[in-house]
Amino acid sequence: GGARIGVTGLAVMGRNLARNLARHGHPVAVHNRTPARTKALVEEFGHEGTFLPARSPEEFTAALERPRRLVIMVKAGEPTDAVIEEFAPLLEPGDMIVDGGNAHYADTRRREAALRERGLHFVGTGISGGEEGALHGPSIMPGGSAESYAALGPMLEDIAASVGGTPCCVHVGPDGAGHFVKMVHNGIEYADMQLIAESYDLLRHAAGLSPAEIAEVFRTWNTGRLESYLIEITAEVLAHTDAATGEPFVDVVLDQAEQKGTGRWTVQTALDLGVPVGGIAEAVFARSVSGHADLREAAQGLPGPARSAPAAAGSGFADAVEKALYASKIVAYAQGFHQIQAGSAEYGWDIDRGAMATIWRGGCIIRARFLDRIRAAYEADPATPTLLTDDHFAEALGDAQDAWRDVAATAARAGIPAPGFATALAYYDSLRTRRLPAALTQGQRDFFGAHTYRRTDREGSFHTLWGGDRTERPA
Ligand code: NBP
Repeated sequence: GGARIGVTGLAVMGRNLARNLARHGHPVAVHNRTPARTKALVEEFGHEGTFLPARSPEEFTAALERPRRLVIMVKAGEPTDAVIEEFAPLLEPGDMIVDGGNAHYADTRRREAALRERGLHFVGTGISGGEEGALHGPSIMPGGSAESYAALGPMLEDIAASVGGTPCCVHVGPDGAGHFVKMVHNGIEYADMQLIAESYDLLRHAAGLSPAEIAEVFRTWNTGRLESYLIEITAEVLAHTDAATGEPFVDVVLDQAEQKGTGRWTVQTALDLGVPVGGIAEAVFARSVSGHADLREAAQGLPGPARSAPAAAGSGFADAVEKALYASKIVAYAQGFHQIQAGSAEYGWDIDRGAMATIWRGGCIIRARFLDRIRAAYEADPATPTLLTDDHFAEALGDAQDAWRDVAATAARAGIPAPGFATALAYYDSLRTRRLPAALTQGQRDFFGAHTYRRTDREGSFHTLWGGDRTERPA
């Protein structure tokens, strides 16, 4: 075998990843269940590097140098298991299977354990950046053994995006760590998109700006601290005019957001880990609400303000929204990084959170100047329990106070739904509040279920005899 690595699954992602490898001088074996895709790849792009097309799994594995490095880029779920079952018997101890699909990290843990028994390395790898990223440099989040990373890392770092000479690829941690981090990345992406959507909605309906004017606002924001891929493409989408009607594109698109499931996984996992990720959860729910056409239709006649707030039309409002967006974004990211910390502790992954911020600076959908701030925050205090208390972020949150609260209040008064801003603010206030009404919740729980409570002034658990003389007993 003369191929340093192989890719099976040559739909848009696999094909572009194989081309990226070949363009970097790595001879790459290519295979697809339906051979026509393999043929088309080599015919169209064969001149870009050394491709070794294989018609069968046997031919494919024979083309690979040992230890073999085999990348699977097929549809996540059952197809991935089917492909693993097809190829694993053809491999030898020490060989490596990389799964670059969007697998659930629990599936990756299961597959890694099963293949380890057979002496094979299984490297669940998060890859972000869509088809363009796969071709020109994605953000790559490999899990699996340190030994497999030693053999794979240099090639992956070679094809990853890079920022300031640092590749957007690092060994995340054992078994499912890479896919876990990719999942949280996608959850954060949901939250970020929701906050941007709310900002647009407020500028449109509270300040009365047109989509084209809002595109300009986003372009301006993209020259400052909010500079990011998502802000950049938001301006592009808002500035686009529908060719058929001449209307703003955003006005002819059906307002029902779809989802493929990684946001939902993030929230499900956060619930299991006991991590409050309101920003991500509200973003997933907002898409869900948008899709319930029947509920929305039924609610059309309900009373409330008519989505306008002329008082907000002043020129300062866009600046206030910028501050509210930045503050809410800090909260959403802080929650996502908390989830990474909790997952890392639960599974013993020892994930370096600063390194995650570093590899998300390029290649992936949430790439942003902002991530450099997060990297710096973890550099200053690697063990910090929350990003909110980092000097830079605390200052930005302080500076945003009036604006953030005005924007959230304006949204509420105008009848403009802004669940992302609202949950971010509530989380912020919850954390900084000295005493929460959770004390009352504990009292209720003890009343109806004798669930006991702890006291502020003494150690131990207690129960009050609510149905009797209301004396307190140690539990
Ligand atoms: P798809 O997710 O559309 O999968 C198509 C590929 O899976 C084809 O190569 C197909 O082979 C193969 N396949 C299927 Br389906 N069932 C198979 C089976 N039982 N045995 C062998 N091969 C099978 O491709 P994609 O959009 O390129 O995405 C690939 C992976 O990358 C997915 O896990 C996706 O979630 C992930 N991802 C995608 C993006 C993105 O932007 N699209 C970004 C990041 C990650 P065939 O040609 O013979 O039907």
